[in-house]
Amino acid sequence: MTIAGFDPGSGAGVTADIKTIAAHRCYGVACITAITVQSSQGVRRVRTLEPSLIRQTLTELADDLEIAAVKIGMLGEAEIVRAVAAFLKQRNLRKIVLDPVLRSSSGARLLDQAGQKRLIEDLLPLATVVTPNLDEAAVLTGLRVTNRKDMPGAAARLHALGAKAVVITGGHLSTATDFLSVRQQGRIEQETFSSRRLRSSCTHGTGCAFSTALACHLARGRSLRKAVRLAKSYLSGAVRSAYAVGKGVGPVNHLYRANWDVR
Ligand code: PXL
Repeated sequence: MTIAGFDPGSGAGVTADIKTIAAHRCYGVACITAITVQSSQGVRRVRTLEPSLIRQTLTELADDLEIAAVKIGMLGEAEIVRAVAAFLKQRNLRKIVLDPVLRSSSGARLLDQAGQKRLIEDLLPLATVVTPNLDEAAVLTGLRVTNRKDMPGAAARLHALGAKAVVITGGHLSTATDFLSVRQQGRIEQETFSSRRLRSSCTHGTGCAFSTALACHLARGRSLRKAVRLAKSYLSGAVRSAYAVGKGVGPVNHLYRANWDVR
């Protein structure tokens, strides 16, 4: 299940997530939290949906089918964060990937200030893993997080805020580096996943695709370490094989592994 916003260009948000889920041969369902007006050239407008609509959608889906994993993306505002947290708790859901979406790459606010506080207090402790990029890690921790060296400290602070496991994504660092940090019985285990940086103008939706791929691998029963490794590898392929769509920052190629015979 993806709980996220709608990007009409389908590079990010629920429609991108459904493509990612399909690419992992899982079945995807979606709860839309907000409508955005945007293209590859930027986010123009954001309208969150009524929290009751979100509550009802989540209940309808959970009453009907078994949810193997949940990816949470853009939430928009505090009341929606509250509704999602209440749902996860009430249904006792496991395998929750929290992508703490705060702003679009073009700078548009995708979660308000009060929502940010709610996310830290209500959602962070419920998540199996939280996947901030460097900017999001900096905002959530109040620390400077700009390179590989800053990652362990930021992860430790996120653990102190209640996160069980953290992946700080640094795909645009000179060496693309994702940093996994897991807290288990008071001990913290950390691991760095590095690869050559890919030069590409098609990077819209990388965060969404990574967190959703991670959720798919957890749904399939993989360990968190293995899921991070596989999700990173999926992302590399999706960026490498992306083709230009639109005049601005293009989307990754979510379905690059599909080899359909189109007639
Ligand atoms: O990539 C962050 C993001 C997440 N979700 C939605 C978005 C964006 C960025 O534009 O529109 C719906």
